[in-house]
Amino acid sequence: MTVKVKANANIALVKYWGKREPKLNLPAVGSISATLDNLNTETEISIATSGNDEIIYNGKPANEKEYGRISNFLNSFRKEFGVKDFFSINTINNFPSGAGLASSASGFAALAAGVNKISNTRISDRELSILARKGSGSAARSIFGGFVEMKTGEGVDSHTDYAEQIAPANHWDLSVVILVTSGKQKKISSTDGMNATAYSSPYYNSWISSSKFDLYEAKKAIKQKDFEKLADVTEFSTLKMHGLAMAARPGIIYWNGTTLDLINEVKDMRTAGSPVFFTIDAGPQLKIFTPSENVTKIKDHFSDRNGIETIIVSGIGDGVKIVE
Ligand code: 2P0
Repeated sequence: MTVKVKANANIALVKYWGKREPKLNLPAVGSISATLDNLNTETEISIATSGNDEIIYNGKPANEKEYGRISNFLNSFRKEFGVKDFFSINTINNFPSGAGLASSASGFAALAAGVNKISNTRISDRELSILARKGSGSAARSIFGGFVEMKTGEGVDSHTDYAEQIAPANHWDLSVVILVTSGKQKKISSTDGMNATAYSSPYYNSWISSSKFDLYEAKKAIKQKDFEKLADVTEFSTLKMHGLAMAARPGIIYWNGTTLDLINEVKDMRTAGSPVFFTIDAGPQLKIFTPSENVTKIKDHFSDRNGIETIIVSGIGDGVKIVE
């Protein structure tokens, strides 16, 4: 039997950065995201007969790092649920991996749903988000569609940190225009970047204490479909996260020159009345949210521009699905 799963990536509006407990991958702050309908991972899983996990990642045998991360996740799944099988996995992203486009989010969400299905462990969506979180913090959010909140608890309890839907995909007709300024793999992974930040950035405690209000404001803005408010809190959370990382020692800078030019341009566009706001994750890509009716205009505005390699457009999408 082969199980085929499809999971969408997500983009955070209120950012996750920092771990309260690295082993269980418990986030230090809650986060809020939108699941995307055009950036996804498709994963096929069957039971391996070789006595080892077999992993094909984007068409090639997984390298040591990819294999290690995925097999660690599978080991923890087997241990927790008493599963004995090894798996044969073929996983492919329809967008650049490891470039700040949330490939680990869709990847581990697909894997969690896939192993749950093939092993018949029948866990709830909440438990599935807890399982996906152990692979990658942002993956917990990709279990659900639409607008999603990642909740955090306190202390070292795996069951307090899970994602929940705030509103379904059809609640608000927004789209994202992703300006890819470099499809190359980032030099500092999110995990390494957040650990270095927690260890050395003097702003880390303020980041944690100020995040609760961002979550409150963003949730309210989403429920009320208040674009200006969501623009304000998203750009605030983005720049706060990057400022925090830049203040690590040595400083972590995920941007390039084009990223900065585009930040300024999007701010100017909004001041001039265009409904746009930006967000940036652990990479140099600028992601512009806008009402869907405006998306072609925004895409055309940035096309044929020096410094932009590709433009990807996406609407808001659904949660993880077993395809067959
Ligand atoms: C987010 N990012 O909220 C933030 C904003 C990147 C910037 O979640 O270490 O790959 O696997 O839990 O989920 C990327 O971090 O990190 C991320 P791990 P993950 O989307």
